[in-house]
Amino acid sequence: MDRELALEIARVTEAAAISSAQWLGRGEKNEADDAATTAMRKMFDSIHCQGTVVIGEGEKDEAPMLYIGENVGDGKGPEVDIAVDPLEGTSIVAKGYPNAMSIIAVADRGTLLHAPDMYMEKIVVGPEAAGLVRIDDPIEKTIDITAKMMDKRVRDVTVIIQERDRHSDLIERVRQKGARVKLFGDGDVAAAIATALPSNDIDIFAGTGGAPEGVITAAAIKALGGDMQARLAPLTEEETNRCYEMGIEDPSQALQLNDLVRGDDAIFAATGVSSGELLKGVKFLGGHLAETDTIVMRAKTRTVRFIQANHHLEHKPHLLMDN
Ligand code: VTB
Ligand code: MG
Ligand code: MG
Repeated sequence: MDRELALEIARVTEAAAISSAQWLGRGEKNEADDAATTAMRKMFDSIHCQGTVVIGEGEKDEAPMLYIGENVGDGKGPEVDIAVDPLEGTSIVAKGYPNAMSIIAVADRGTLLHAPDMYMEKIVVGPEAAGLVRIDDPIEKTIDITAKMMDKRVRDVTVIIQERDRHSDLIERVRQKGARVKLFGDGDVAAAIATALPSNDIDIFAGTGGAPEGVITAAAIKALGGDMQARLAPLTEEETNRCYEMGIEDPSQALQLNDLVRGDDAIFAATGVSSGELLKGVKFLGGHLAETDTIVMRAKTRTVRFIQANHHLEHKPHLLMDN
């Protein structure tokens, strides 16, 4: 994979973020999602790669673009798998809440898990505890290990968990253990990545969220030197069969980071749509200026870049929402 691809895909997430951020707070989550998807799809044509979408907006018959199996890129250059979430957090944007992002992960062809659209149990930690956590360990043990490796008291360990009824036991156990719980509403990719960044006090991500988001998260965690384990959580027989159809022989298998993203050459880019743990959201300043905040990382070299960009929207009229 060319390293230039990292900066190229950042341009794609920037375009998607600028388009969807114009829907912030308007109560229209589908419009926000469509705006991100359309802008992302358009920008992909100029990217030098032979990409195949393996995690996208749905099956061919249910998504008009960025569907699973769609070929993207200029048709030349490296053969890659592409995972997209044009707008991770559609309802966040609709309500004007924090933590929405436009995201792309790219990896060598055949190296991303083809995760069906269902739930996945996930545990994520930063570099200090890498190699030491297991999806099957009780959360109390994970907290002890993380506290030890980070040289923290248990009471200072912070576990970030999505605020859902399905997590009420987990939340209670973390509190009983004496650690801190930070709840978030939506957007588990940003929450999980926060564990592996030195710039905040979030130590462990635990809980069940989207499986596609899990694979995207894994690409970032690889680049940050953190660790992640997961398990698909099909809820019905139909979902179990869906796993088989997608080539997953044992859906109950504990998935290591290397099962989610094989090999070491993955690139991850995300641009903030609304401000959150990881990134600032798109700011629309006066004079047709929009400011974006993007993180780009590459697993191979573990370079992490934060790119702040000013966009003069009079020169990018295709990104502007009609009004
Ligand atoms: C998960 C999570 C996402 O939506 O898919 C969640 O991975 C859906 O969970 O980050 P519920 O079914 O409980 O709402 C997000 O939070 C946003 O897409
Ligand atoms: Mg989405
Ligand atoms: Mg999502």
